[in-house]
Amino acid sequence: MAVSINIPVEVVDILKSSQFAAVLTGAGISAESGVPTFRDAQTGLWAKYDPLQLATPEAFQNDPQLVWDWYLWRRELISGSQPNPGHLALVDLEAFFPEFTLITQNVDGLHQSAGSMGVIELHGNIFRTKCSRDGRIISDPREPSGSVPLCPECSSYLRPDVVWFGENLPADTLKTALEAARVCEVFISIGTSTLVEPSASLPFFALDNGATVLEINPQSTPLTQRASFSIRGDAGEILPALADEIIN
Ligand code: BV8
Repeated sequence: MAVSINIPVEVVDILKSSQFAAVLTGAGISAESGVPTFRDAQTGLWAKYDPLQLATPEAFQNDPQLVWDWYLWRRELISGSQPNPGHLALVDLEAFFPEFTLITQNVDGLHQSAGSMGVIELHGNIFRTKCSRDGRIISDPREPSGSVPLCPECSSYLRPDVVWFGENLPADTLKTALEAARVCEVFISIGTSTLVEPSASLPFFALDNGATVLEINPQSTPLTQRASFSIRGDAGEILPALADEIIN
């Protein structure tokens, strides 16, 4: 495993000669867009809440209004953010590789805003709303009073279409992600603490299936020791440099 602050030439050579690249992103790639990472201290009103406690079915059960308000606050925060050079570099890399699969743990939709296609959203999308009883997607529920909107069909509470802790990921989404990790030649893990399962197992699964695994993160993570390469740095800086070296 080589840890470096710039891009090892072997990384460029391997990426240039690979046909199929898979990428996993976490909250870190959106940090430079001003979206606090999942483990960053929450700000203001939300500072006293632990996101790991709020993003659960139990929290919603106990206090739907609190959880709904938290998601409205986060939607507001994300709506004011733009994709950053890290997101945009992934769009360039997608065009370069004959086969490219982008898997994200993020719910902010910034990859799609940047122009990435076929994004696999392992944990859903914060801007989609669904019925808490049957999971049906409800477009644009308006609740003028700000209270938790109710399903127009069955009057159950509506909730954000995200995967909470203790909930299964959508089976087909996870299957697609696992298949990409199984067959890719190179797997790039970007901006994730590699703590949340089952997403965190994807780079290890890729390694076990013979892929070269590259990690990009300013910090080390449980993947660092096993990664083929681990580059210390911000995604918004490393990815454009990497794309530049590979494409030009
Ligand atoms: C599941 C959507 C089967 C919601 C999210 C006990 C009981 C129940 C479950 C469990 C349990 N023990 C373990 C589990 C499994 C649990 C889990 O993994 N828990 C962890 C905390 C141990 N997983 C689940 O529950 C999953 N479901 O397993 O189903 C099951 C069912 C029942 C019972 C058991 C098992 C569901 C997990 C999905 C949770 N939903 N999001 C929402 O967003 O509101 S996860 C949430 O964390 C976000 O999606 C986030 O993306 C994700 C992971 O975090 P990261 O993305 O890595 O972000 P983080 O802040 O942690 O790290 C940021 C990184 O970026 C850092 O490394 C930092 O250094 C780096 N960084 C910072 N700046 C930059 C940067 N990198 C690059 N550039 C920069 N500029």
